[in-house]
Amino acid sequence: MRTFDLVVVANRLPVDRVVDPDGTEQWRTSPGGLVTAMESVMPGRDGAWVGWAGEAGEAPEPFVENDMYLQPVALSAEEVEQYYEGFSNETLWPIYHDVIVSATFHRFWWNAYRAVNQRFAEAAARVAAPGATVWVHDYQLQLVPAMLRELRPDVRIGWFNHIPFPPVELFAQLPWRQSLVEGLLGADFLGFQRTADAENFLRACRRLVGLPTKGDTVTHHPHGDDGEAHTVRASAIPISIDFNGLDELARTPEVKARAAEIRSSLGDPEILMLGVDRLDYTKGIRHRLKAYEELLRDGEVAPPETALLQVATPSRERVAAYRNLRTQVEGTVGRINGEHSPIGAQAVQYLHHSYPRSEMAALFLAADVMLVTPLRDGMNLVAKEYVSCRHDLGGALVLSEFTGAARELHQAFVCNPHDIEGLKQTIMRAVRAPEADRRRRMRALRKRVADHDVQRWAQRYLEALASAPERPERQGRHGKSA
Ligand code: ADQ
Repeated sequence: MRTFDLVVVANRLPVDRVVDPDGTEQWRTSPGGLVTAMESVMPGRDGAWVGWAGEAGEAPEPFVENDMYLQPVALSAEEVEQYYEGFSNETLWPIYHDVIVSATFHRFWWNAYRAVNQRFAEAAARVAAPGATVWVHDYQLQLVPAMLRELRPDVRIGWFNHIPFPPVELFAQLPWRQSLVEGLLGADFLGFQRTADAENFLRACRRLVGLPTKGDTVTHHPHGDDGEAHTVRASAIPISIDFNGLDELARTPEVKARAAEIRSSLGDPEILMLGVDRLDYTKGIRHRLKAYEELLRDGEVAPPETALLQVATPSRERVAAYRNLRTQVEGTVGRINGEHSPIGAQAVQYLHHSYPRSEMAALFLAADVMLVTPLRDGMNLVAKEYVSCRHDLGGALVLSEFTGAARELHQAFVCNPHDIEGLKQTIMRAVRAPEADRRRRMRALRKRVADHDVQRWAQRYLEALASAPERPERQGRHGKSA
């Protein structure tokens, strides 16, 4: 068995199995943010990735892709239902996103979650070299840190939460709250998107488990009061995107031409608004459509001069709340178009597909107003991707205050999506803002993302993990002392 100095553990492997028309199968790297981040820290390191390959049943043999050793973890069809769709997406996801829809609790889902977390911990323990660094990701794997520490006390363990960590009043609803906290406390360092998320976690340690916290650390005795104490640090390291990669892509003649083509195929509207989200109830798609529908009704905007393009990526379609949301959104789009579209122009163009990166960049470059209106979102990478594509300093970003991104992107047109009247006004402010104001804002937004890109995020995370529970010495942009 090969072992590695850096092991990433995430629910999904960074690859998808694709079957070519001639029937041959191959793995294709799925170009998510995490993959890009890891590509920037993996060179020169001996790296492995532990995760589910995306299909129920037996796991494929380990294989190497893009210089990374991939160790698949098997999930049965029943485990996909109970651990992934059930406990992860119908219990934890709503509790961690302000209970926008109600959460469902089943003891058998919890049992599956525990069993699957144990399997991930065992797989990580097998591929980690002595003293390795193991970086666990996200809410599906909150028990892995403690399970792994039992198996491998020699390794350094970090966990990063891509979604919010809920206020203690909501977290307290979980019948398994203490086990979840104890699972996380197996780590040396816990990373969150916002300081508020880290504080929520520390508060849960104090109030629900009775542990002492000091600053951003919490101390516990995993083997009883007489055993050794272990101190864990919890703080914010906000995730980002590959600014240079996207900036370069958006400058290519192909993407610029495609952006122009998109606009002309929509009838060259004066104002093109864009929404791009996974079709998830946290993203505020319904609130956005409601505001837009009222603006049409009030005569503030009208097609064909104004158009809204809504890309809603298929997501979690086996979960009832997601199927209901799709029905609602598609019904609303139909109603808006039925009432407000003249012949030959649509008030809302709705697309339920995934697209390659270059098409996404062209969409971003084409849009005058980007609508990012989640009710709750850990970060929201779409907001950062939009500004990264706007090398022309064009466009305006409308951004919900309930995203992690709003903590960084202060020059956006910030809104509260629950306040439909306020949302309408903010959208119109973005539409009408003088060009000089929009350019000034966009320049500042781009600088923020350029200076805090995903490479820097990964580097900062690994430094924080290496020095935990102490804070790392302050580092400059490229590892120089500041
Ligand atoms: P998500 O909830 O998936 O991520 P987001 O941060 O917006 O949300 O990331 C979505 C990604 O998918 C973006 O990179 C976007 O470009 C891409 N995407 C969306 N629609 C697409 C389409 N139709 N075709 C192709 N690509 C598409 C979770 C948390 C977030 C957190 C991220 C990262 O919920 O809060 O920002 O993880 O930590």
